[in-house]
Amino acid sequence: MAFRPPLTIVIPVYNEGANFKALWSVIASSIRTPFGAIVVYDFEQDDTVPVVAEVVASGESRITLRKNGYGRGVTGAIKTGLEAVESGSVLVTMADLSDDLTQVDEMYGLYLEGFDLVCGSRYMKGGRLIGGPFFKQALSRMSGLSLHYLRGIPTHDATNSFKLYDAAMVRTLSIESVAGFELGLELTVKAFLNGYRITEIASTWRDRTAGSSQFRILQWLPHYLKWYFYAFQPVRTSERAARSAGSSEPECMPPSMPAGKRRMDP
Ligand SMILES: Nc1nc2c(ncn2[C@@H]2O[C@H](COP(=O)(O)OP(=O)(O)O)[C@@H](O)[C@H]2O)c(=O)[nH]1
Ligand SMILES: [Mg+2]
Repeated sequence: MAFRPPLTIVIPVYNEGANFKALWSVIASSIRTPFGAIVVYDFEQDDTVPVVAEVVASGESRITLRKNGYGRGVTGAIKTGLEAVESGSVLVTMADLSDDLTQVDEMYGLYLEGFDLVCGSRYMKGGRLIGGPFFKQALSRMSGLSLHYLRGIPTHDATNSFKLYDAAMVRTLSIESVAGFELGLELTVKAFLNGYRITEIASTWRDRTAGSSQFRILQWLPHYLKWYFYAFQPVRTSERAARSAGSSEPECMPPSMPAGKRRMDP
């Protein structure tokens, strides 16, 4: 089934049964933009699955449950969700209530203004990061700030997963990530190198209060480093020029999208 609402929310889950109802009530009360959501789980026994089924049975028609098409792991789960979205915009958010969902309508507004990637940003003015292991925080902050100041990527927080993408752009950037949350960094770096329009919005990230983190810093670090160094390649100026000339419009616009969703010169 193809997903065609103006906004599709992709939520990877790993035993988030204790969080899902609270997450859904925040999503439903914070987001005014018409949306659908794809919840991606890895295995049938995941304790999120019955809770999602209960919410759907209570009359919530905007949720689709999907099994990770790439076995287990959060990268495959996010990829499964992204690949199901054919047009419009797609937001990736976490199920453990770590992201600031009150920002989503504004993120969607920036997308309508012509941005292909809108990044939730903990390290710009007004952004915050609350909790989480010190080493993970420090690495993520250092990489985000250095990619911004040394490389000119238009966000201070490239590693954050909380991002809104143009679905057509995601379809052009073939995903190579295999582990952890490197995928958000990969797409940001590739969007930048290919001349897509990127912006950011201050957001607050909070560590979870229920369930447990699956983050594996040492195991995933080499994957993050790969994309970090990849970012220092030259920008593909021909791609950028072609896009600025308007030769690569999104294939399909959501019904509510005004004609203003056009790429603009960076
Ligand atoms: N499908 C799937 N989702 C996962 C996996 N690991 C984490 N997640 C989800 O990804 C989100 C963030 O995970 P979390 O472990 O809290 O990472 P942290 O916030 O960086 O500590 C949550 O929604 C998790 O349920 C996984 O192996 N498979
Ligand atoms: Mg978390």
